[in-house]
This record gives sequence, C-alpha cells and structure tokens, in this order.
Amino acid sequence: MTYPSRVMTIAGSASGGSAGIQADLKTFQELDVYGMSVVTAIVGRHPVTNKNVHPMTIEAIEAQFDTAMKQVGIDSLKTGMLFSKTVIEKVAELLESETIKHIVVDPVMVGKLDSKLLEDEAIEALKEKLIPLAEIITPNMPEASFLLDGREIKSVEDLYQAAEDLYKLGSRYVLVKGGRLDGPAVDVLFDGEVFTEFEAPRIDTVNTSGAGCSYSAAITANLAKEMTVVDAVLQAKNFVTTAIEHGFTYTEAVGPTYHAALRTRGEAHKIKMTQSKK
Ligand code: PXL
Repeated sequence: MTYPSRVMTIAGSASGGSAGIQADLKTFQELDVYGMSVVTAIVGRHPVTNKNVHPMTIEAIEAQFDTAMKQVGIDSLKTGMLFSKTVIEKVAELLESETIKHIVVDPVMVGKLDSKLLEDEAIEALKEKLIPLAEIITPNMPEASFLLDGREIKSVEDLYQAAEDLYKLGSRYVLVKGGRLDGPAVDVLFDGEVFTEFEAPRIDTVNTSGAGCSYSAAITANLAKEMTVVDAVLQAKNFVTTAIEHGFTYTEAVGPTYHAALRTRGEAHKIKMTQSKK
C-alpha cells in the first residue's frame, strides 16, 4: 500500500465553505492527497456586532501545527489568510524549525466581499519573514501591487514586470495571477531566468469565491506529488478553470467554484503555455 502525500494548509476558516481552509481541504481531497489544517482565524460576520474576523490565539495555532507534524508529518504546505504580524512571525518560526519540502505562500489580503484578511502592519513581516521561505508565492494583481508598494498593475506586461520584481523578495518562483484583466485569464510564472505564461479562456461568471485559495491549494497538492513547479501550476490552473466553469450559487451571494468539476464533469480545459527568457 502506498499512502497519499501529506499536505497542510495554514489559513482562515470561511464558514460558507467556498474559500479558506474549506476550499483548501476540498481541493486536497479532489487531488488525492492527505489534507490537514491549522486554522489561524475564523471569518464570519456576526449579525449584531458586525465583527467578521475572529482570530485564534498563537498557542492554538502552534498546537495545531505541532499535533499534525507529530501525528502525520508534512510533505507540502500552503499558507493562506494569516491576518496579523504575530501570526506571520510564529508561522515563519514553525516552518524554519522543520524540513518541509514544498512551501507555497498565497499572500491573502482581502476577501471577495472586502473582508480585511491581513492587517496593514503585517505586510512587512510577510515580505521579510515568510516569502523568503517559499518555493512559490501566488499573488493576484491587488496583492502584487501591495507587495510592490502600491505600484499599478493593469496589463500583461505589468504582470511580467511584477513577477520579476517580486522575485527579489526571495521565493524560488513567483506566480502573478492576472485574473482581473480583461480578456483571457493570463498568469505569469518567473524563476529568475525563465517566464512561463499560462492562458485560460475567460469564463463569464461571478461565482468565483475561493478560486485563488483553490488554485494555490492545487499547486501545493501537485508539488506534494513531486511534479515540477511548471507542471504543478499548469495542472492546477486546469483544475481551477474547470471548477470556475462549473461554479454555482445557492442564494444571491457570490457562489463557490465547484471543486468536484474536473472529476465529475470531465472535459478539462486546454491551457496555453508559452515560455520566454528574461
Ligand atoms: O478568498 C480569500 C479568502 C481566504 N481565506 C478566507 C476567506 C477568504 C475570502 O473570503 O474568508 C478565510
């Protein structure tokens, strides 16, 4: 018997099930890896107080990591919503104290419904402590812009420049996701020498809640299976594009992507991939 690879997410709980920990664990299951989680905060809006972020204590975060590490072990790990500087510093310390083959940092900052998922003063800690530990970081356009001191990103050329500049923060790969551009969904991967551009067709839908979480979770699962980074991103983009295509909603709210789509609805997307030297 061979066992599935061991994959961990350190992220926030999104009670509606579309994003955060919930999206990550669904993605892990779809991709046949053993999913584990450390909950950093619970996101859910209280009907009276209006409070929407309920952080866990540092002790609870450390306890979850330690238990999973000792009971199971970790081959590949992603971080999502971390929320505060103290959590980022603790997570960086935990990751440095263990040997984990693959670390994916999704620099989650703002949710689709404008929940603030990272405090302003936490951005420096993300840049200095966590990103240098990553094999790959996966910012979307607003996140890339924040990490580059507010620089505007509004074209495919800007994605290339952002990837090159973010590479200087110390991760081995940078994937800048251009989902918010008009036209096809273009993402740019950079490894310090070679740019790889991935292009998927634009899908006309608002039901994309958790798409970014699911994309980075799929990359994390694929890396656990020892795919190359380029293949891990290519297959993950195929997974998430199919999930977006079959997204749906139960109410008038922006709905989830359909994590089971690639498995149950067949027909994967053709992602165009092109490479160029710096
Ligand atoms: O999609 C970003 C995201 C990540 N993590 C948590 C979230 C959200 C969006 O709402 O709630 C916990």
